[in-house]
Amino acid sequence: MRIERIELRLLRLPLVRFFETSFGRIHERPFVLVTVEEAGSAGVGECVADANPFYSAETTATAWHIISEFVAPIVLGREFAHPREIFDALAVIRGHNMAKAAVEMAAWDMYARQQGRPLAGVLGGSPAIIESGIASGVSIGIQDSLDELAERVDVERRTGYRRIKIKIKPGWDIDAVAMIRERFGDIPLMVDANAAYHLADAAHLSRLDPFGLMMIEQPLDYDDIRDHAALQRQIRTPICLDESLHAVRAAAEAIEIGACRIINIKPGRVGGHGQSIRLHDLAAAHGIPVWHGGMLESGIGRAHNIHLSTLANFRLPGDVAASRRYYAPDLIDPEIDVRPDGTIAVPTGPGIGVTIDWNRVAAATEARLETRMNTDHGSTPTTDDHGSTRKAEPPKART
Ligand code: OSB
Ligand code: MG
Repeated sequence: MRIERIELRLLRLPLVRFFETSFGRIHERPFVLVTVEEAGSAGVGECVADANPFYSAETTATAWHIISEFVAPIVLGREFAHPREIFDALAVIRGHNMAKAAVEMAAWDMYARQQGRPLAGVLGGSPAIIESGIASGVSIGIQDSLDELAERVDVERRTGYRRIKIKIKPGWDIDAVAMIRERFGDIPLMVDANAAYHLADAAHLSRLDPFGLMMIEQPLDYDDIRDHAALQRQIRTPICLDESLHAVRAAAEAIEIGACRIINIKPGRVGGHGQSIRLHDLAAAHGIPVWHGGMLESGIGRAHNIHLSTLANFRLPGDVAASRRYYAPDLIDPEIDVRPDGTIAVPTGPGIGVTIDWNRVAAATEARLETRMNTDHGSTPTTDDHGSTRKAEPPKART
């Protein structure tokens, strides 16, 4: 496999409904779409970095910069026997996992298409899960009132989702969980704090224990492992780490010191499918279940997530839900749907196996950049929408 051309697009889509976490409310989602090409075949990946550096340090603008200036020159024109080699080839670039992942995942899609196989099989998915579909859960943001939260939970329950997650923060936690238990009984329920608490809040967080939650996700700092281990010794609710596990090594440390009993895997956070597989296998070797996180992806990133979720140790429902919760219309047609039993079918076509509506992509595109393999030597020439050859220019920041 030899990537000859990389295209970046900055897209912006309005969300069907606002999404609020402990770090704020958003109404639209900008993201970078990456296409890689080799002699007639192509693959696509979606960069999950957001406009702001609140979930992680990366943003759409840093991803654009890192991919065009650093990732593209390393991967363009280089021979890879397999896409799992790409992450290691990018080791010279520190961090920027979301930027790396977008290109790496596009390469996996292209590789699977070249083999004429669905991505799930190429990733090493379990035949049983590929056959049955993946178990789907939902992430419900912070609402304006407990009544509105109850309404959201009710809608998602009736749709068939296998697990409900609610976002929590100080002031929107115990009462919200108590209300859900009161009105909906013993449903599979978990909470995600997105790093909104401190170890000093341990006694407060232990008040969640009586509610029998499946887990509490990322209660403490985004880069902390040690305090999570201390917290886990003080609460019964299993801790799941998201933000803190940016690398396989961080997960090994967390497992070793008891900082988590469950792991959330997001390929963008760890650098792509290859690193996700390594993290998945590490967790499996330690008897730690994993589940697939979500980053409000369009149908393109969502399709990647569905394929990755077929690996055998994805034993809990993920934040991989139907397109219509996020974007209407989605960038793919048909869109991703959840079945009444709360599962999502795994696409059976080659690669990610979904049909991209390029007219919708074009309509949502705010900036575009092409980078091609250099056939002689020197720096990589790039072209923008106007066809001129020049250095990569980041898209204008918007707030
Ligand atoms: O922490 O899992 C998270 C969305 C954006 C950033 C971080 C997170 C989330 C979600 C939404 O929880 C999951 C989804 O529905 O895609
Ligand atoms: Mg999370």
